[in-house]
Amino acid sequence: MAYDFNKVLSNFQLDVELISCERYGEGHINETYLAVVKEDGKEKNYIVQKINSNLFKDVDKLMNNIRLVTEFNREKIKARGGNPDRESLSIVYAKDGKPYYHCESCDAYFRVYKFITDAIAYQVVEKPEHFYESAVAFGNFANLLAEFDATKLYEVLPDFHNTEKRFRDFEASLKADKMGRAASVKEEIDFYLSRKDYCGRIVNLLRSGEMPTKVTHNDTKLNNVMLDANTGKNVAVIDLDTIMPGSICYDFGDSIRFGCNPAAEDEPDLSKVNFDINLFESYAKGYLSAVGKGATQIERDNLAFGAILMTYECGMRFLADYLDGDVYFRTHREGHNLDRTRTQIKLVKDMEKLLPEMEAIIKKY
Ligand code: ADP
Ligand code: GN1
Ligand code: MG
Repeated sequence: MAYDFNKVLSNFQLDVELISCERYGEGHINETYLAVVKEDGKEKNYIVQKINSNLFKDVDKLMNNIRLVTEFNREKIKARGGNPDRESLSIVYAKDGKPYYHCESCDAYFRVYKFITDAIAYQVVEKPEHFYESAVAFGNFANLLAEFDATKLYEVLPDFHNTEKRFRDFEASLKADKMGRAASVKEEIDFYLSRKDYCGRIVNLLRSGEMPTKVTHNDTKLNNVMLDANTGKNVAVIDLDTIMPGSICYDFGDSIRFGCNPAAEDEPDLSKVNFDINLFESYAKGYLSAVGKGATQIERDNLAFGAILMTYECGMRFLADYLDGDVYFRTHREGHNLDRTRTQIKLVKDMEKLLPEMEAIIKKY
């Protein structure tokens, strides 16, 4: 569906003439468009996004989170002599001062970001250096936000990484066994039940205050980092929809879960799926070189475990969804969620064997 982008842009604090506005990028959550405009006689780009308001029910609160975090980051970047328009996502405000515009006639929510120039968001790890650079970007992001008061943020998707809650949801799916699938996946179910003690470790440290609650990104995949088109160096972290209070071990762990497996997340041939400790080392080195005082000792002590936990949790979510009849994660074939579950189980088993080495790598950097 095409929107009247002339009208949309006229509601933002921009003095531009629209040349074109086409779908852009490969995000799965929002509808992203590249607006090419004429501004001060020159051609310039902006990112326009139609926000997914089915998933994000309270757009006002969602955008307030992004406003708080980007304004905080922009000030920090300026203070250290950087270029905030390139190193941070930057909001273009609507004429009424809000960080978004609601089109009444089409009932859609739009936001506009400054375009991060000469940079690329890669979909897959083409070179190990890309993965390393994404680690530097996320480490730097955690460093910038270490002093940000996480309680100011609205919990966009409550209990997102509350693994104890995820376990209870899994048990409920198992009990209901809506599709009658449980009997055929007993081995996978037992895998998750037998590791129940993983679930409480981080949430309890957060609850007791032993581990600080920080701002977390919650979608720390490679395609949410912009890398310089010429040098390959990291430029900025984008896609801030799921910033919420949590543990930095979640963000670190989720990057590892996704990026240290040379095969796809849904690869049916498990012989291709394995945890690559060299990629882990590369990520750990990049992350720890940038995070600085953004990671305290107790957080550092739990980074390697965070990778196991995120992989365990994600696989358990895939399996629960399989038992529920594939209602949450988009599936493209029979047993798709089960294939995803099995890759995550394989990765957890690999990591369990390598945990001492992983911990030694964290200590080394
Ligand atoms: P989704 O939540 O749907 O994943 P993203 O916010 O990640 O959406 O944006 C999708 C894609 O659009 C990104 O992968 C990137 O290629 C591009 N993009 C998003 N924001 C910017 C920006 N400020 N500058 C340049 N490109 C951007
Ligand atoms: C979902 O939409 P995407 O691919 O960025 C999920 C993540 C999972 C991931 C697994 C909001 O992320 O938590 O790790 O799938 N996001 C949400 O592929 O549930
Ligand atoms: Mg994205």
